[in-house]
Amino acid sequence: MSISEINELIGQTPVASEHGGLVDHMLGFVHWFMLVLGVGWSIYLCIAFYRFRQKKTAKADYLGVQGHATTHIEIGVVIVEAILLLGFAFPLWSRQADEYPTSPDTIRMRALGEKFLWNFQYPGEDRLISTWAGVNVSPANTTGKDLHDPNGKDDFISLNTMKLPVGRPVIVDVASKDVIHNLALVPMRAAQDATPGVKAHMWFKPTKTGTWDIICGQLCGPGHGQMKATLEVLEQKEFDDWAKEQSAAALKKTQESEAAAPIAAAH
Ligand SMILES: [Cu+2]
Repeated sequence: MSISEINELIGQTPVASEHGGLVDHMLGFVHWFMLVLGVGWSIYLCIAFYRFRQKKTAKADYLGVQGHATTHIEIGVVIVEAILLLGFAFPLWSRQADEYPTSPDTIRMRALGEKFLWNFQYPGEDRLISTWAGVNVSPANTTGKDLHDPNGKDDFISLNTMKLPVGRPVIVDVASKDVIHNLALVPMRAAQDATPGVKAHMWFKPTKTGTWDIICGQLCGPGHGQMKATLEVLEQKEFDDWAKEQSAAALKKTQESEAAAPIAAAH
């Protein structure tokens, strides 16, 4: 039995991203450690119940604990926790935070949270995504993209469905229109808060095709429980075909509205 098998045993969603194996390895240690602590504390509790049960001839002990066993156990726990944090968590986090993918096949997209759904904006065929600002948001421009940004002409939006190709790195800009949400992609072992006014990013590389639920990882209001989206990891060709189609449709729509704009302005 490997270290991380305990994760599946307790019902954790199987991993589907490249770096996720390292996260699971660390979680495996944490779960074993918690198991040992849980059993240890339970035994201690039983001993305490027995030793300090109510007796007719109860007598106070003015000296208390004499041995050093508890001190040694406490120090042991601190050491194990330090190893988990310094040896596993920090290096993993710094690797993920410092080494963003730069390969040309990287997908750069945006997840814009709002009460209570996710707008997934894709860069389209030019692979460049438009900038956005909360002040641009209007009924006609629900994602607040900068309409003068030429990179945004072929950007397309997928509501509540995040499609990605397998085997290609993806950088997601995570933003919010209103309150704090959190894009939690459990099988990718990736999550990022969507905080109003903050430009946050995360990246991962899916290694398996499949469909999973996306949950909002922050209590964001009365509709939080319904703020469920879908993550679909597709074969590369399937994704490319879909993206190409969506991008062409978005570009056509932009061109049409640009052609119509001068007429609208004349009225
Ligand atoms: Cu939310």
